[in-house]
Amino acid sequence: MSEEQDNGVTRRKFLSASALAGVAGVSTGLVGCGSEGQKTVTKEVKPAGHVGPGELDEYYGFWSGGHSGEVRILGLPSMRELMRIPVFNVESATGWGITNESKEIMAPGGGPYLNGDAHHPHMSMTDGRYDGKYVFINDKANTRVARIRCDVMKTDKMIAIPNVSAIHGLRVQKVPHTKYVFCNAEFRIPQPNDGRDLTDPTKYRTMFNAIDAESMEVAWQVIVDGNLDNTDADYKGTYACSTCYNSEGAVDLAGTMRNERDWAVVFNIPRIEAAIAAGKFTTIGDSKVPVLDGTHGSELTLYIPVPKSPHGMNTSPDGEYFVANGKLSPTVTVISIAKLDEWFDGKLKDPRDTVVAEPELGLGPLHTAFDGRGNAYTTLFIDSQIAKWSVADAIRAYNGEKVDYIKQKLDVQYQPGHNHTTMGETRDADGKYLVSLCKFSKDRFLPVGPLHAENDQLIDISGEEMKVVHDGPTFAEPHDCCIVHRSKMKPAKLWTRDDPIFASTVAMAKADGVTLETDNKVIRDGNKVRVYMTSIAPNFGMNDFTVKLGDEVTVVITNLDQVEDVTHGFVMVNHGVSMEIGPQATASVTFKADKPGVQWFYCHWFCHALHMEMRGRMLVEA
Ligand code: CUK
Ligand code: CUA
Repeated sequence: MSEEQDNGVTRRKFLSASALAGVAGVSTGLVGCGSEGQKTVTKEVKPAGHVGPGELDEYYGFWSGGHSGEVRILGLPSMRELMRIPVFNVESATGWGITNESKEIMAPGGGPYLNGDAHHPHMSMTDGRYDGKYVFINDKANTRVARIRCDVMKTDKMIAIPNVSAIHGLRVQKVPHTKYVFCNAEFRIPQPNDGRDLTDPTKYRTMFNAIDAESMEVAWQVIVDGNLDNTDADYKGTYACSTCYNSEGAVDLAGTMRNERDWAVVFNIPRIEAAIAAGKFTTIGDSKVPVLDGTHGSELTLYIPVPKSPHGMNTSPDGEYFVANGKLSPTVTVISIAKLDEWFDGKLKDPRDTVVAEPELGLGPLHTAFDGRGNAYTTLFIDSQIAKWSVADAIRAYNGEKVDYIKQKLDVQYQPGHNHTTMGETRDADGKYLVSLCKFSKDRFLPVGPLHAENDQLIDISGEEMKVVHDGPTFAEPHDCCIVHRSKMKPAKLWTRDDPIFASTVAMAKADGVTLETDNKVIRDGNKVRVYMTSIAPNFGMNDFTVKLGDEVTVVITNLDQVEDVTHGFVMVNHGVSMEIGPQATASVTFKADKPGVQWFYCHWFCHALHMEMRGRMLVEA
């Protein structure tokens, strides 16, 4: 087909789509091209995953930004990037890590650290369904967990987890609601880590952690044998289950691969809560967090041997199974949650009696997703494939029946880590799309130097066969994502003046006798100067202000615009200062006036035809 013909066809499709829209309305005149146009209309099939200009996506995807430290919001199925939310990073457009409000959020626990390594973004739930309230994410690099508020899509809490090293796997309690955020500390360290037992790894330990989702305080910690990798929770509020790839307790690579089986460890949440209520815990060092013993023999945990160095942990949306992904074994292990009840009731002898299937899928199974129709989709890292398999058939095969549980294997490009289905970690798993987060893009995109993008692929799983419908390059490094139907979300259009994110700045103004919404004032307090100003496009409330060389200057700006999408910025040239001030928000930044003379400030968010003119001077007296 020539390019001209090709363009013609594309154009006709576009026209016929308009005509189709017209049929439902009054505009029958649109079908001006007669019977041929009509014919095309009836034939028109929108390719899966296509979202036209101006059309809105059906899903929000919350993407981990890996070692970029951020979270990104993608629209699905278009895979368009809609927003970036700075979390464990410093971000110049919004001033995250620069403003006083963001530093206050980032500071607890010895931060702000300027780097991060975000892996697992997961949304809060009520009764096993997304509630649109929060997204939680871990920072492996600095042992932190952050919370994003989904009304304003900003990080509002960040905590460092005591007593442990490197928070990795993270999921939320699904039922009855997200009271806890569960997270695994991956690396084993001496307890307490004060210089003792440096060279005796047999004394190292790590812990499973529960964070109170509302207060963002650590509720309790459970010491385990081995280490902890990924985790997930059930649909009853009874169990969480984590994988361990280092049952050996090794500190070298060969050591971690020695055992043919490591394990999945199950945590009994009601028993843990009862043990705390009964005072059966200790504390470590300065930390007040209750620490419980969940090592072998504890009533709080169950260790289920699974092959070999397992990685992903995924709960099926029917609430029946935990699936541990074998990584160095070609298998995944299906654990029956009903049988866990039997175990904890003392009715089973062998922890392996809780295993109901162990299908062999291919090389390097890392993570599994579900479609809500009884199928599971497992990434095969080494084979660069997704294996689609039937959970029920895998159970039959485990019981000796001759059934082929593998439905399809699909090539992906290349080396997939996590995969995720639309709504697939909730009761509402709808089986429309699967995203495969591929670690290597190799030849899929124009070369951009030695560092390659990763490749996030969208796969249509609505029919019998999986089909790749979109390739999307992403920057380092989406480990994981969650995909939320837009009906669950209610993002705000403007800030409200009583938002807790800037409450302490409002309190500071009040103490200074300043009304943020009306006043433009400079308050001097020794060598500290607080400059309060308003902004309304295209003006700052102050043309200039005067300080003395060496003053510590805090600029507080309140954006009075009430128009959606009119965000202002504040940059003090040559001072490393920049921040976003959303409509109806207050933001502040503190810096040293360490240069004499005329110092210009300006608005760096394009807000108005006279945006370039939205500027002013700080006059610094020598
Ligand atoms: S981990 Cu990266 S591929 Cu951090 Cu969930 Cu599996
Ligand atoms: Cu205000 Cu640009």
